[in-house]
Amino acid sequence: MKLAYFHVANDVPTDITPEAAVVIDVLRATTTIACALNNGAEAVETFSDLDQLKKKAMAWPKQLRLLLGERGGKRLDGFDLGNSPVSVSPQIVTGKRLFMSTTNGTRSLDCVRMAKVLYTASLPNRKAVAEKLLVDQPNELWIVGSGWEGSYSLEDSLAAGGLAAFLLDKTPTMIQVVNDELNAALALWNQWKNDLEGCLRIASHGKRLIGLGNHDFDFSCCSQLDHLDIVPTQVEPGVLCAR
Ligand code: 3SL
Repeated sequence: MKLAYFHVANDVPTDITPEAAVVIDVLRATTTIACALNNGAEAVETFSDLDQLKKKAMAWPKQLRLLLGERGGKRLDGFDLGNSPVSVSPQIVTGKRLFMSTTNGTRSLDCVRMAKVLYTASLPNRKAVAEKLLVDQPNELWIVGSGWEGSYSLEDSLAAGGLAAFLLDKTPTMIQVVNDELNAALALWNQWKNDLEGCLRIASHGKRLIGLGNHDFDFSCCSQLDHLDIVPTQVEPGVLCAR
């Protein structure tokens, strides 16, 4: 399996469609997606465009939908939820479809939505996604981070390194790291793997969240490793379901 890591959506080649892709937004979109599906959401449908989101959501039965919207770390006016994994509890999301748009994570999802296989990963479901990839055995896998408005983010690289480290550990002879971005992510993982929350807190987006108020529960949820046995899987463009 050839593994490449792209820091942000803008780095992803536009002239080829990947066989398999994994999108990561540790703080916090793909952590929220994993938690929502783990807590019984029917699906998470993602949008980079808010008008499209509203149009699609309004066509869905009112009692079975929730609108989740974030820009700049804050909940959007008129939306039911912001982008916190802590807010998607079973009482709130069970049986519901979440119509979701975030600053960066849903843009990254958009840029690889034509991939034959598309999963989302975060630290809590790293092992579940890695084990699914070991079963699938794609020849080529693109790991795509979300960053912040086109710039690198530490926490997405950390998780990309963690995912690659798990695959390398299980099947060292079958994994080929094909770009320097992923080698750097592996080094970052080795540096911080025993203090994941510490890494999230020194990251620029971690500091941004701290500046917006107390996010202690978010940090603790987003940095818990390998405790969700869930693989958010794209079942039609933009629609993620639990697998
Ligand atoms: O950028 C994103 O997609 C969000 O995950 C950012 S935030 O953590 O909700 O602020």
